[in-house]
Amino acid sequence: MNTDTALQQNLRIGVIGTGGMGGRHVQNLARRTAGAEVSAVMDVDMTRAAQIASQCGDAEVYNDATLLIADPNVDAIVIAAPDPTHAEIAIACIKAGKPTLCEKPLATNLPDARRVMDAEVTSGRRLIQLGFMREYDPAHRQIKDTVESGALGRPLYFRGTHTNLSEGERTVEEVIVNSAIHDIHSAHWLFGRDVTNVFARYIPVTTARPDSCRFALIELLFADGALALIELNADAGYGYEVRVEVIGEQGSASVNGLQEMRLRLDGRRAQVVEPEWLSRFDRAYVNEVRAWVQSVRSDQPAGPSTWDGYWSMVVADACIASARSGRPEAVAEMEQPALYR
Ligand code: ISE
Repeated sequence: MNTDTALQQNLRIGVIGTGGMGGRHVQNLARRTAGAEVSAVMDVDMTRAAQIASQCGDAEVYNDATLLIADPNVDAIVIAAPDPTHAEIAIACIKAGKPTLCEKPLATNLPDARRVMDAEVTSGRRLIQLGFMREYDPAHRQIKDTVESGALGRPLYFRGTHTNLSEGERTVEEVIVNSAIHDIHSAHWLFGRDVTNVFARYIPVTTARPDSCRFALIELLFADGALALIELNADAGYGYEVRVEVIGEQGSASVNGLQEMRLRLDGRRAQVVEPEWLSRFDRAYVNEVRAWVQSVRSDQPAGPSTWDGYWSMVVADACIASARSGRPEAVAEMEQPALYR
């Protein structure tokens, strides 16, 4: 968006996918973000899309992502459609030259993630921001600032605990690519180093479905010898929690995962556990779209990039190989294109 236009008018955004996440982005953009409006929505379920559109004025309703991307009243795009569609839609957005906030994961397999990155590098512009929303969570931000300040000394160990209330039966590939990808990204974001080896083990939901995943334990070995351990409980049964701890040479910093206070009353100790990510990360999702709108309006790409999406997918791919082989696996070396340096 050029500066003159940016100053005068709202950024007109098209949202692809109007399920739980897409619906939340529509609300956050339309009601909680200055300088933005939702001008179009797309969903294969037109009834749902129309219902979401009715919450934000007279947004155009499509059932085809190509039409939304081509709409001249759409300056920028949010992709919140099902994971397997992300890569193709992201490439179409890049080809149309429209800045895009793409929900994680960038793709559901490594070749597709590579194709998105290659398309963006060829375009010569950073157009995609990845929806790794934890970067916008105030508690995570504090940990990042603390690590960067050097107060903890050299980071030695990252511990991530991630629970889902109940996401239904998923394969180990789905759990790694759709859920653990957040923790893999967090470890990289906080430690800022490459991972050379991974070891992923998991417990299936039932022995009859050995490729299904109930619980995963993932170890990462960083290039400088630092370690990470990610515990992913895919069906915790009690709620949604994300806990992160960084142990450094001088001290440690952690996020306890909950937003609510802990109450001690009448001989009991209690604390509410959020049921899912939309409530736990409410503030992060608002901060994320605000920062994205600001970066598009000022033409200064920021936040998690396609490189971050690709990097996480390379590590996730090694984790999948390890989960299948039952052995530690090496992570392929990656070269960061100049566009992302
Ligand atoms: C979901 O898509 C998310 O992004 C959540 O943060 C994660 O916990 C969940 O497992 C995913 O399905």
